[in-house]
Amino acid sequence: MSGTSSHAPHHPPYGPPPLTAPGAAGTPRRPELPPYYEDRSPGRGALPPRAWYAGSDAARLPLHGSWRFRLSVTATAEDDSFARPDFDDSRWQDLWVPGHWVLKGHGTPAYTDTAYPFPVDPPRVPDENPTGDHRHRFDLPEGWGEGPAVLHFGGVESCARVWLNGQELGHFKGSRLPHEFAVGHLLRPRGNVLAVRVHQWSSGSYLEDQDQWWLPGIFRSVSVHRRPEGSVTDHFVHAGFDHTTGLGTLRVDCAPAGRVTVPALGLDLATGEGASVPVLPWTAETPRLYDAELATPGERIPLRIGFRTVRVEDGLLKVNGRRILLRGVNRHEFHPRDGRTVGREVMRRDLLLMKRHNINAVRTSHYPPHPAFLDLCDELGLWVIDECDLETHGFGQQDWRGNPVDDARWEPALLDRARRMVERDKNHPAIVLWSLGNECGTGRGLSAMAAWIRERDPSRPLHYEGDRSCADTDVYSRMYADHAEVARIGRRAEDPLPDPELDARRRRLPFLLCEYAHAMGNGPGGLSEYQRLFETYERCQGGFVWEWIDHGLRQLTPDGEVYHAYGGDFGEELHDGNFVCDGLVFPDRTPSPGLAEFKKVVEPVRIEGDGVAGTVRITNLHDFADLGHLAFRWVYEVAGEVRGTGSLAVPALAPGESAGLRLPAPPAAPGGAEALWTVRAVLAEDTAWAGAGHEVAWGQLPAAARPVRTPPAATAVPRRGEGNVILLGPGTFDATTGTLGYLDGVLLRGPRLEVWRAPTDNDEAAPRQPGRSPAAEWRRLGLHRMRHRVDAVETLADALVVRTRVAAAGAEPALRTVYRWTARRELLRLEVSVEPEGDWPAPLPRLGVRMAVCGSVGHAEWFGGGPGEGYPDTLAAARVGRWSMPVDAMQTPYVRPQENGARPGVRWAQLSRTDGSGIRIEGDPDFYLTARRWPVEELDAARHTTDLSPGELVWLHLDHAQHGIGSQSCGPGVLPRYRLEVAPARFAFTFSSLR
Ligand code: IPT
Repeated sequence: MSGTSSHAPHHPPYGPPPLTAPGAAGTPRRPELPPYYEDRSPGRGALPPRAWYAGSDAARLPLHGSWRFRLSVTATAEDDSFARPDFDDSRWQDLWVPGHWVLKGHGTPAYTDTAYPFPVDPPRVPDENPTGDHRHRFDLPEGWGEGPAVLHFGGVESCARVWLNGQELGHFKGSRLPHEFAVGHLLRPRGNVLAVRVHQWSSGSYLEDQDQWWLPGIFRSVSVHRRPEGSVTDHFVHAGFDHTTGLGTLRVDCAPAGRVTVPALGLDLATGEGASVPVLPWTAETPRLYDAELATPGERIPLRIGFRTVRVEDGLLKVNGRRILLRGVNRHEFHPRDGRTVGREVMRRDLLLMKRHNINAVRTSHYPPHPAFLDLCDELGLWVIDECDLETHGFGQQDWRGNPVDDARWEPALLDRARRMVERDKNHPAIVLWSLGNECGTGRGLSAMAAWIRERDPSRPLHYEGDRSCADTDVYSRMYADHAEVARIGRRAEDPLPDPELDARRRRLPFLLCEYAHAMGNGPGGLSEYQRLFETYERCQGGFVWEWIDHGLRQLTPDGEVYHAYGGDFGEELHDGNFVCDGLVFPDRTPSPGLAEFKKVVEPVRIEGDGVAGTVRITNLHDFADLGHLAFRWVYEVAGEVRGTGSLAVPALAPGESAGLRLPAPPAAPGGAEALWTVRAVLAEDTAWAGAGHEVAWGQLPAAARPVRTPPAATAVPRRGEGNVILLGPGTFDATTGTLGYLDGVLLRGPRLEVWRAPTDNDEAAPRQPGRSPAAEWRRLGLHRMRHRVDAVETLADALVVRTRVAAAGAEPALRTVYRWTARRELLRLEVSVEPEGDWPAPLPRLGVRMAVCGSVGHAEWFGGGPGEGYPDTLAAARVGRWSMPVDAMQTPYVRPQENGARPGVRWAQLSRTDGSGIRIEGDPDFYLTARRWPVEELDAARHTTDLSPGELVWLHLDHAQHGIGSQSCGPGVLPRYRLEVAPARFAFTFSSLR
């Protein structure tokens, strides 16, 4: 099957396992012989790995269901007599398999990012080693027959020892990799007893230090597969595509030999025999699969063949002769209740959501996923980097001393992992790169893995990020490089490596960001600027946002309210807090604003132009597909009201092509209002991942110059009212403080300057970048406790002027803030001017006013950016329009509460009661609108969503500016142009009441 012996069986047929030890007493510790869970070996007794396939005419028996279970606090608390078939497990508990016992009420999950949650003393593990003993009794189905069979484990964390009917089969490590045992000679028609001992900690744990929850258990399926005489031992589908001739090449290697038929291509071949025929190639955009069948004397298995060729040539990563652009995400397997036990429906939902958000690539961070996920990637079309189950990040904390990947004694374990991944997954067209693992430093073990993979599958380039020299890889990959560095790399002008030869080699390699745009909490910011780099420099072939989903575990408060737990919520002595919640979708898989932003930024069609001149330019940014699958529609709006719609004839542009088109004549005159074209590209027909009409891309073009805002001329005169108040037009002010108290009878808590926002995870920038946290600096400056001193309340002929100085205790710098109020009939206008005083060493979080209105004013409507939130560097997806929703729906439920919900570019907003009464606010210039039922201080203090409860007021922030978001929770900070530097500012709002 490898290049040298393509027809030889990869391993001997399914005979009895090499182990014959019967279930015996527990292994006493002998210093010279470590117990199996602490030796460095990958295990003993398992069969060599082979290709996974979902379908076969050979019977399979899934063993999921309710098993018997006993948890011990150490590995040796109980002997192994439980493996005997007649053992009495009536006092044990029931446990659903597959699953993680810590999510089923036995023990607790724990989260660490890079730190090992036990002393670093490889390969030893602590005495406290939760150990789950499992027993399952099963019968074979009618007609199963006799003969060879294998027992298949899809994934067990982290080490398992297995017995069937009292016979020990062996033990294994490698949590997210399959392991099989020959069991045909042990099976009986009825009353089989499978016994599995699972240890949470093993030597394997040192190789599985991924940033995620530690979740022990048999978390993927367990099944028994019949392996009739002459059934497929292993098979390897080699299906390439020659883009110069349009021919697909096919050869299926198989042991034992058999035949392959591909009806749609009229092929009927012997295994090992090659053929070359015209085909439609497989790409992520056009995932053409050919149904085929592989038949050996003992088995028939359906194949789905995708023809494509992956190459690194001319310094680029090419598929079928073309450079591809990766619009990717890192995907962990995660479900808020079930952890890494993820069902096929959830996998499909993830992929549909990805495809619908223009995502075309997945890095399976940081281990091979359930194989069904890869089947779905083949089917729906995604480029996949399949990553080995390997990370030794914790050694980084000790300068990589003792790192297993640079220690020959660990090599068998590393090679075993590489083999189990490649052998299981080698037949997926979706997989275009193999990845050696994540964050392991460097070492000869990685080189050995690379050498083995190259030999076994020369058709796919290799990826690994952790070795800057790229000595073992075919692509230059980095994580979290900032924009400037990516641009240098794009020009092939990066800082040189010390070794000139390696440097020259690396400089010729294509570049990708295997992680960027850390999607923790609000953000990530700066996506558009990355995308521009990917489109400017052909070497920069895109990247993978970190990451797809927040790993928040679903919990209930004592009152039954749902929230999502993160590190520390289970009393872990060592943890990394909410660093585990950094996805584009929330734990329950609802999209976060970051996903909407990503969809817009990576859209495969660009729609731009000059709406005033009536022209639009459409550019096809697909790598393979022409625009024939899309329909284009336009909408013409005046002041946010639809005045005309229609479709636009766009030629079926080839990838990379662009065309200028004329828009129709505007259906209505702007008449002094804002007029806007919106052009949308939608699916013309149903696809496997979305229905006809699904929006893929859009652009908005102003149809006329924005009308200039003229402030209402001040006509009202301020006067004293009864009590300590000043009346001005519809406003009633406190005469001492100058604060607005009523607007036409609507009770308010007057607008006043606000610079604080509840720091986002990116503002906090912890834990990876101590000393670079803007939030820490803001707190040091006291921006969360600013005091307002009123220096003067002046009534002028046509204005009320309130002069204040805003500053924090213990600090010298201040913001001199003047509020100038004027009125004309029912309109009340506020002009705010801000003059900084003293030295301001940091940008401001926000600059605007905050006010409160009665909580009955619970519905918002606005004309401006929406429907979701947007900040200066995250507003590509904000579309100008008229939006309407309850204040409650304006909140973004980040797992750890933080600043959220601002709507950018707001021209005007109305907040109303159910009867339509309320207030209206017009901005001059546009503003950011935020409305919520708790004040910023409560948002700041909350740790979980359920810490927030609605008060009696709706708090409004009308912001002139916001500091950008960036992605500093694990990446670059806010780009200079999005920093909110302290500088003199002026802005205005006009308030009126709604009746
Ligand atoms: C990088 C890890 O590869 C990833 O697993 C995750 O931990 C991410 O960071 C942060 O969420 S590692 C890194 C930036 C040193």
